[in-house]
Amino acid sequence: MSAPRPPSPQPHPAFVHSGNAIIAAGNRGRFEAARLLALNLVSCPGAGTPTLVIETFRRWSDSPAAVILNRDRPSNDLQRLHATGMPILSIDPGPARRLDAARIAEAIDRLSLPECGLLFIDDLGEPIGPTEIDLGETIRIVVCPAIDPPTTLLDNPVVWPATDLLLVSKIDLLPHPSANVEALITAARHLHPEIAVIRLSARTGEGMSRWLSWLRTLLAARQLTTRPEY
Ligand SMILES: Nc1nc2c(ncn2[C@@H]2O[C@H](COP(=O)(O)OP(=O)(O)OP(=O)(O)O)[C@@H](O)[C@H]2O)c(=O)[nH]1
Ligand SMILES: [Mg+2]
Repeated sequence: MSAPRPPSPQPHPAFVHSGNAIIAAGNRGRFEAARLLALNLVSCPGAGTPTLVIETFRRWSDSPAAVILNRDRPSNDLQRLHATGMPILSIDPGPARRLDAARIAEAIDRLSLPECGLLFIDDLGEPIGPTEIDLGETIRIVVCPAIDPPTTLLDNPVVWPATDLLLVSKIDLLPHPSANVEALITAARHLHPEIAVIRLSARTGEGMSRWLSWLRTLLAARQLTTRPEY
């Protein structure tokens, strides 16, 4: 796996439309000022995102973390996340059932941001979370289960160019007859040759150290290159 690229300072051109872009830019500025990494975890049902967040936090002793999540999450996922002690805000995705930059802006007004830490944004959707809406995140991550990844992801020209990392979860379930991991990775790389790819299992821990070191490298770069606003 190649070293993580620094987060791109500008949103993908596909995002530059409407008032959302202006609000997203404001969110991005606030994340930079707090020198945190805002991770937009675009995921589908079955990706195991709550477990991934919990297991990441458990191993993440260096700095604080917080979670924003889509209220569409089942309540048991919410309870498990609350049990970690991380500050958590569950927000209403509205009638369109998708998070947007304005909802994230409201959330960060209410949540104390983890200075120099991680902000997980769990953006669950079906068949996959919204991939074309800029939230102002630092890093856009598609979390996809190794078994039965959504077919809409294959050859998706909107998703992959704007995604920094493809995180293939639950790899302990491999090999499996309905797994199509290599086809997914090939499709992602075809449309975004420099995309980072990490395979992991939050259950067995395989791949978790690679994921954590990827995050730490990006967070260290952020500390060096951004300054808080006064
Ligand atoms: N085999 C395996 N199971 C996992 C893994 N991560 C989560 N799970 C299982 O999935 C169950 C539900 O956890 P969640 O984190 O909510 O995952 P999910 O419901 O599959 O996926 P979401 O729709 O993202 O919530 C857990 O109790 C685990 O049994 C993993 O890495 N491997
Ligand atoms: Mg779940």
